[in-house]
Amino acid sequence: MVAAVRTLPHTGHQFYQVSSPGTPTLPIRNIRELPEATAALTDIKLWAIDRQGFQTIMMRTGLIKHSQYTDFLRSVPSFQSLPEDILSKLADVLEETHYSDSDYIIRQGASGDTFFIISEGQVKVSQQNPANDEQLTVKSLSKGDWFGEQALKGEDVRTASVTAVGDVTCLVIDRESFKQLIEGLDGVNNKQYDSNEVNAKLQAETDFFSSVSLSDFNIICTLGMGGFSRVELVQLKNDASRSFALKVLKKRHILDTSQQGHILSERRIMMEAHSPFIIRLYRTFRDSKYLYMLLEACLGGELWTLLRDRGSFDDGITRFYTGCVIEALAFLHSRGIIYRDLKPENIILDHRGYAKLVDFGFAKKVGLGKKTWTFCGTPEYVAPEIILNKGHDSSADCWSLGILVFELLSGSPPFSGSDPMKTYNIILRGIDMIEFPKKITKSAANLIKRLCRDNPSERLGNQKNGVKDIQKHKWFEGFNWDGLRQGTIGSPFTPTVNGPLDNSNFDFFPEDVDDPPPDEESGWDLEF
Ligand code: 6J7
Repeated sequence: MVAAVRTLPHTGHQFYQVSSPGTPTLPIRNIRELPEATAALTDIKLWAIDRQGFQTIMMRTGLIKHSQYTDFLRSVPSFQSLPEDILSKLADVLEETHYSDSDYIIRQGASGDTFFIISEGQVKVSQQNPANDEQLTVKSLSKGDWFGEQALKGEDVRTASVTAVGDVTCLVIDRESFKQLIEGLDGVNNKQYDSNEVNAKLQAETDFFSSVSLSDFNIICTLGMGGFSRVELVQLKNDASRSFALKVLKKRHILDTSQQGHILSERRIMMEAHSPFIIRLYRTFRDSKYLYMLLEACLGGELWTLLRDRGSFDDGITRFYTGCVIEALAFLHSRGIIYRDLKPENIILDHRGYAKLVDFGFAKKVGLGKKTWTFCGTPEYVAPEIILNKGHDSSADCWSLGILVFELLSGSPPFSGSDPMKTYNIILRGIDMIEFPKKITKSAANLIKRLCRDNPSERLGNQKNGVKDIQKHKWFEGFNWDGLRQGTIGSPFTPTVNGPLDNSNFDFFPEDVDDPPPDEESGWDLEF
């Protein structure tokens, strides 16, 4: 049954309003525009509104919205001085848009044609650190604040990113209306941002760390112990909210094991490595017995501990942690640095559960396209060309990445013998000799095999598109790389971290009761 058909004069199209028997007229947005020849497919009941009724409803709805918008604009300090007729025109032209949590409203670098006024909710403005890919939050804005004028004033390029924090509603004004109605307004016209806000933040950080000394920290507990180092959780005496990890190395031990070169290289590389997927080194100290590295504290624990407790991870979880590692490797490789010690023990989780690379003792800046020959790494993770002393480059990290994916998915690395020599022999037989456990899916196995090719030049990640090829592999299909980089996607496990001194995600280490090491003042460590 067709109850009402109205033909629109300019299109010839007809409006139907559909309703089931016994229900009142549906709201106006449920009206569907249907082609002229539409016929009922089943018995239906339509409620009709005549032209005048329809227009009255539309007009009233429009008027109500218009007056809501003008009231709101009048309440925004920057627009208060605008005459009524301009406010009214603005209310006519703006469009309401809605965003959900973490949605990008504006992306830095994109071109832009719109100006935004927040009518509900909160947004975060962030800018890219020019030294790396890190996004630094510059400020938060809320109801009544506006943004997006920069791209409309000069070049049409967005100078910052703006993302929604929770649900957000914005009133959006196009370039033409902005020019006619808003641009000249005092406060908008001359709005200036400290163009060096990001650099200023970094400078403030550098200034802060160059002013602190070891005596400014209290030692809280030990987070880890290595061959010739101990990592202590320390807290700033005058700011209890700030904790750090202090890596303490015995100088004499470094000299006795000829590790000076590795330690100096670790310091140089880490001081420059400003990536959200690499633990930060803020500054170093030295005295007659020890070297000290003041590091970012990541209190979520080691990925190794999580793997030990869970046995293995499923595809989704492995994808997330591998994604973090790939971002770290992309950062390093693009700067000619190879990491050379990938394994779950060297991946640490921050309070959000995001993974970061730690321990750069084997990392080396070789330069783009260059090779190095030093034998180093952890037996289960070393690439065949390192064992065969053929010279290696960043593709050795791609091999180790394949081993890591295998270990995270299955709980153990593919090549493992009872001693390092046996392990090396198994590695040299190649990945095709390994039987993959059933829990490793076909597509994951394909990724692992393509990363673990015997010939380094055939490895995924070592071809002209570099690490991008790994990111494009079908095992990563649908993975939100942007969300990972921006830190907006959820991590698989959010660790419980109750404040800056919570070490509960780390194993217990007894206090250091050894005698202090002898002094070592030959001077090789002057740059520390
Ligand atoms: Br709000 C805000 N604060 C800043 C800032 O400190 N620097 C920059 N460059 N932009 C900031 N913004 C707003 C401003 O309205 O973020 C918008 C991004 O798009 C920018 O305008 P846009 O460049 O068009």
